[in-house]
Amino acid sequence: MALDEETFGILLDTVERFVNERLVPLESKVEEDDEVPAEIVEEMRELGMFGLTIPEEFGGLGLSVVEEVQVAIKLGGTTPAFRSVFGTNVGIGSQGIIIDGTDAQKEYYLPKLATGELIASFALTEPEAGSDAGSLKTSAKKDGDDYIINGSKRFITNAPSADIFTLMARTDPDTPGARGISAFIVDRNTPGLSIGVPDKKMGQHGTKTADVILEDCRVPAENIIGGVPGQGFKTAMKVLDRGRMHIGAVCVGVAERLIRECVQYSSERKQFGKPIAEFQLIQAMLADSQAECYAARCMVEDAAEKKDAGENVVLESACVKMYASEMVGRVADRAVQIFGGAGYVAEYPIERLYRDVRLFRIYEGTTQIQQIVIAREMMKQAQ
Ligand code: COS
Repeated sequence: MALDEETFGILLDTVERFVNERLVPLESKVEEDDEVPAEIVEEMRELGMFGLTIPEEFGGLGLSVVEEVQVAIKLGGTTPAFRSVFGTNVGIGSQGIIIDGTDAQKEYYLPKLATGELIASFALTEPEAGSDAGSLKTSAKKDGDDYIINGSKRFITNAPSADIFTLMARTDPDTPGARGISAFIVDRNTPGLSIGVPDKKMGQHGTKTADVILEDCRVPAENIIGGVPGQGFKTAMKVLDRGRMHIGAVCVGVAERLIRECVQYSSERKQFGKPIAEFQLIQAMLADSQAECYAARCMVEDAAEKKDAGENVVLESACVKMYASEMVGRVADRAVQIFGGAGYVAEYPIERLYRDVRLFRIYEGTTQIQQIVIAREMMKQAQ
């Protein structure tokens, strides 16, 4: 544990109150405006949410993975767009620097990311390189002490608000696949860098994703994370190992929220003269959702403990991401069924959450990629 038990308990209570009292009442507004209100972003800054996982020596809270997933579960109690505001600073945008950055990179960037003064975004995916991340085409050509970057990145979360990108580009054109890739820290204000129009998405309104276009962007060689070219793919994979656990935890949080909504609604909604919760076919759906959600919670907590103990958790984090994201999809589907017509209209949160959770099975590695990662690790471990 990074924090003592009492301090961590206070943090969890604070997050829970913030979610229930400040964020849940604003869910419909965020959905309609496709924007998280600026005053909420400011409150998140004051609460220290941008620095949850950044080490204390750089101004963050330095949460362990066990603690991080507990906070992520609480954050899952509301629309995922709120978490995304700082999600990239806590996770995929900052972790590359934390895990593999040089001392100078850590000292310069992490304190600003911890306070939310800078927003970091993670730029791996491209129009033609999604699941096959190792095939990315964005090129970084050496020119004196700099690299000239050309290419485009797609579906980049928080691109419109980002100040820096941890961006993967190919520094070695002669080495195809993962080995020729380096991770750069690219400043938003680099001449030649532009952001596309935000994507119109099925769900998770309020979270902005967009293309990042790089045209002859001059980036100093010292901005390569860790200072050594050719390590960027591995950095990205390590970042995703932790990120996938975090997403699994958010899925558990959203599932717990959906289950609470289902229990309440089915206890109040009457048909055939009694609350529908008294019908066994409804109870079966509630029970399946509860059992699966509990299983996912246990997986998340176990994998987090292993990660904190320094174990290799490539297999576990892929299992968590796959199971928890599929689980919350089933829970959301049952929730629509339990709510019936009320689950299909925007007046209740179910319809929105049903669309929101669909993304969990896709980003930070699709279910099919998790299956590949799990099976490969099984083979390795059997050798
Ligand atoms: N941690 C550290 N190193 C890792 C790693 C991990 N989790 N996973 C792979 N590596 C290393 C490998 O050990 C290998 O190193 P060597 O070249 O020294 O042997 C190198 O990285 C390449 O790995 P691999 O051969 O497995 O690469 P592949 O091209 O076969 O791709 C998958 C592997 C498919 C798993 C990868 O491309 C992937 O995760 N894709 C999904 C990307 C993703 O999640 N996108 C979502 C967008 S980000 S929101």
